[in-house]
Amino acid sequence: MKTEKLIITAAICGAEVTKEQNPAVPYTLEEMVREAKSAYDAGAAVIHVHVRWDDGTPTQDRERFRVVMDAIQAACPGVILIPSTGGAVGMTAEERLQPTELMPEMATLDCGTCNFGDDVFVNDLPILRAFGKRMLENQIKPEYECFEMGHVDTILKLANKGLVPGAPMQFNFVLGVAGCTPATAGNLDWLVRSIPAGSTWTATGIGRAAFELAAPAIAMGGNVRVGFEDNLYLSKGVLAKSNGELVKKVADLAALLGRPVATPAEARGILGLRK
Ligand code: KMH
Ligand code: ZN
Repeated sequence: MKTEKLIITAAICGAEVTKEQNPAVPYTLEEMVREAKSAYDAGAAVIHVHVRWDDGTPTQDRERFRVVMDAIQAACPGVILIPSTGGAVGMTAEERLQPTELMPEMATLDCGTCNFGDDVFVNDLPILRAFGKRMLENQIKPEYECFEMGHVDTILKLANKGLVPGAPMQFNFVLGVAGCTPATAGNLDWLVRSIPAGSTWTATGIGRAAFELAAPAIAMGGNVRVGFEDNLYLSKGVLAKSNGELVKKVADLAALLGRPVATPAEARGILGLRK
């Protein structure tokens, strides 16, 4: 089977990380654009978008998403934007769904309830069905975020019933969240073997696991997500100065392993997007 070029996603902001942890975490519009551009210039074809108010409070406000996504698109021509429908732990389903009203080409769809540090990230079946219905109606391709093996099984059952968008499916295996599946190559392999042929997938390693998981993902023909949402350090004890530094480290790893990096247009082809 042909190995496609590597799609690098930058999760530039997240909902939980703060400037106290890393001063480069973006909150304002200008900071969001700066971080997206640094990632794009370093080789990211996809930006996973969360938004904050200027004081750092996470929000799913539709108009905040509109302004931020328009500005990122202007600064990073052609980039693929994947707004979050996960939001922050504790938000209602209605709040979380707001960015889908903007008709993005993709959005995340979290595939099950799980522990999230001390919290519980709630994605029960009624939520999955509601989010699947919205994405079918608005022709949004989901990025299926799976934190546990049961999440894969759950979403495949819903796809088989036509309740969420089906093939070709894009999965993001988010491994290493406190309380969820550990970020090991073995667990990644187990998850990849459980998805339908013809699917695409991305690996996201949380914290120090970011690059430990990136290397096997690149070698296995998958794609990689990094960024401040997932990891704040470039290496042990060294804070990343930008999302671009994290993306560059993945692009350098890919070069070492002989895997070219996809442009946004190439990524759109690989993901089977409509435009
Ligand atoms: N902030 C996390 C609780 C997503 O973007 O879809 C959920 C999250 C997933 O970030
Ligand atoms: Zn997210």
